[in-house]
This record gives sequence, C-alpha cells and structure tokens, in this order.
Amino acid sequence: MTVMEQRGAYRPSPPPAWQPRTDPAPLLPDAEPYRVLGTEAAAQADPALLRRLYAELVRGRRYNAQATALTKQGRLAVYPSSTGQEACEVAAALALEDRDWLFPSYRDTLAAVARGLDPVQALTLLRGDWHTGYDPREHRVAPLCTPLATQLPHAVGLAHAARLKGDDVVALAMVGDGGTSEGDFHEALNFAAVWQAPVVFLVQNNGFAISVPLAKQTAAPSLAHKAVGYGMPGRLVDGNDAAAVHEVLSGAVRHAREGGGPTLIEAVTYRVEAHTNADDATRYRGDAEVETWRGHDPIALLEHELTERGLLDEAGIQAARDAAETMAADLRERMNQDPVLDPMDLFAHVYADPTPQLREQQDLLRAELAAGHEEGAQR
Ligand SMILES: Cc1ncc(C[n+]2csc(CCOP(=O)(O)OP(=O)(O)O)c2C)c(N)n1
Repeated sequence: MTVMEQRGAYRPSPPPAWQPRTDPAPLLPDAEPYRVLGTEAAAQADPALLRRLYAELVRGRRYNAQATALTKQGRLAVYPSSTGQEACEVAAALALEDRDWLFPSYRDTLAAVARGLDPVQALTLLRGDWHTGYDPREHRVAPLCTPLATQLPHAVGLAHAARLKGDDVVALAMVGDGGTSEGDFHEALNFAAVWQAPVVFLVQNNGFAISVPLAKQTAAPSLAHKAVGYGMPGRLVDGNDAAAVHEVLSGAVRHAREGGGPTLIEAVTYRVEAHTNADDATRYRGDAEVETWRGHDPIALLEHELTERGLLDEAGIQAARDAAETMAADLRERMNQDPVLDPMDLFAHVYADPTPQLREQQDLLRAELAAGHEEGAQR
C-alpha cells in the first residue's frame, strides 16, 4: 500500500475529553495582601494572642540589635538580621503546636527562639562553631539552613513520613524570595502537592536577595501565584501585620493537619537592615524606600492597634521592653564567655569510618597540639 493510500485510511476523531485536574480558581491568591490590623477583622482577634505577639516582637527586635552588636565585638562571625520581618518570624513560631516541626533558613533565628530554643544556642553556628549548636529534636526546629531552599524538600520528606506513620504533625518551612528561584523550591512544592503532604511553605518576600530586587528574581504576578502551577492554594498576606500572618498561617496549618494538603504563603515584608553585617545596602537601594517601610513597622502597627483598643498601656509597653532588655543582657553575658572547643572535634561526624588521609591528618594535629602544650608548659 502506498503512503497516500495509508493516509487515506486515517479518519481523525475528536480528542478525548479534557478538563483541568483541579479547579484553579480557589487556589488563586487574593489581589491584595490580607490585613487584620487597622481593619474590622481586628475586633475578632484574641487580645491575649495580640499581647503575646507584641511581647515577642519587642523581644525579637532587641535580639536582632544585640546579635548585630555581637558581630561588631567579634563575638559572632556574621548575623542576618530580621529587623522589619519580626511579625513573620514570631507568627510562624506561634502558629505551630509543640508536636509540629519548623524548618528555618539562616534568617529565621527569631522564629527558632520564639519556639523555645535557647537564644545562645541559636547563634552557635554563626559564631563559627562546627555544629548546629542545638538538638533539632528538642524543640522540633531543623538546623538553621544556609544553602538556599534545601530545607524545603527536607520539610516535605518529614511531613510525608509523619503522615505515613499516622502522626498528627505539620511541617512549616520558611524561605526567602530569592530561594523561590532554586530547583529545591520547585521539587519540594511539586512533591508536597502530589503527596498532599501536611506542609506549609512561608515565603518572606523582603524585597531583596542580597542586592537582587524581586523584579529581577521573578516575572510572576506574585510569588503566591506560583502555588497554582503545583496545584496548591497560594495566599498573600501583609508580612508586617502580625495578626494577619498568624491567622493565615494558623489556617494553613489547620488545613494541612486535617489532610487538606500544602499551602504556599507569600508574606510581603521588607528587610530594613542590610543582608548581613557584611553587606552595604546603600549600594543597591535608596533611603526613601527604607523610610517608607519604616512607616509600616510591625511593632508600631501592633502597638497602635493595642493601645487604641485599650489593650496595652505605658506600663505594658515598658514591661515588654524590660523583658527584652533582660534577655539581651543574658545573651550578651553568655556570648562574651569564650567557648571551650576541642580542635580534634574537626574530625568528628565526618565519616563513620575515617579515611586513611583523615586519620593521618588527625594524628598530625594531635601531635602538634601535644607539642604545643609541652612548649607552653616549658615557658
Ligand atoms: C544554594 C545557595 N546559593 C547561593 C547562596 C548565597 N546566598 C546566600 S543568601 C542569598 C540571598 C537569598 O535571598 P532570599 O532567598 O531572598 O533570602 P533573604 O536573605 O532575603 O532572607 C544568596 C544568593 C546560598 N547560600 N545557597
């Protein structure tokens, strides 16, 4: 049969019926970031929760200032401040139950501390010690993660495993706007949605990835819109409104716990200080922009709401500041003590069975240390 004869035998038929696997409409984020403070919704917020959030915000800002001061005194190698982002940090910690897990990035020290981690232990890594400084299982806080977005697949894995085991656990993973460009972000969200894992992704859009502004990071309408492509809901929230972030996060945590699957939340906020103490932000952004954001400050916003409603007075404000000062003094004092480190620890936890080369180096260092001790003793 000729080719033309074969083609003549073919009768096109209509394609099989197609419909989207999920209705995309309910997954879409709102057009505007969700707000509570200064709106009618604020009347519904629990006064005790608002006061707790306020105390934690004040403590968090003082922590940031103290940690930054410690970098200048040579006590910390580096510190990525979350000043201006305290509402996201604190609400993330308070939206979780004790049995849940937090997967923070390097910027999320405050979330870890608000969850109960010792303020000094939370800084151990940043003062150049070789380990995380804390037992992740104690407060269910994974290591503060420096490689961008690698904490996201870890969170999905833990959440999925917990679900398979029948544990009632939710994982909350935090990431920056820059981290959303990493492959790990894509893989984590895809797996989370396919498996309907009980995980909540919180993107703190603070405007910059070091010097790279959001406009050079993504062409998406918002980072929350990215959720739709994976088949999970995307939520947009004012990241400086502690009550709003807490409400949206709590809703997503509840949804995940009830078997509803993952949510991606974009919290719109601003990194008021430089990327770290080693960065000069004046090289890539103007003062006017920073000042605009200082006018939408998370502590001032909540303080205004609380005082307007008679839920906080001068004495309450002073009490929060005093508690923050006590924490800072303790942090200063303990961070000023020299840690006792054993150089031989360099070889610990590298391999279960050290390689011949490592053993050789280990012996060399041991001999050098012993010689140094003898020399010191003779002097
Ligand atoms: C995989 C990886 N690539 C690059 C870096 C270097 N790096 C450290 S912080 C940073 C910017 C991250 O910005 P963003 O995710 O927006 O978080 P932010 O620092 O603003 O909280 C980069 C590129 C890194 N730590 N890990």
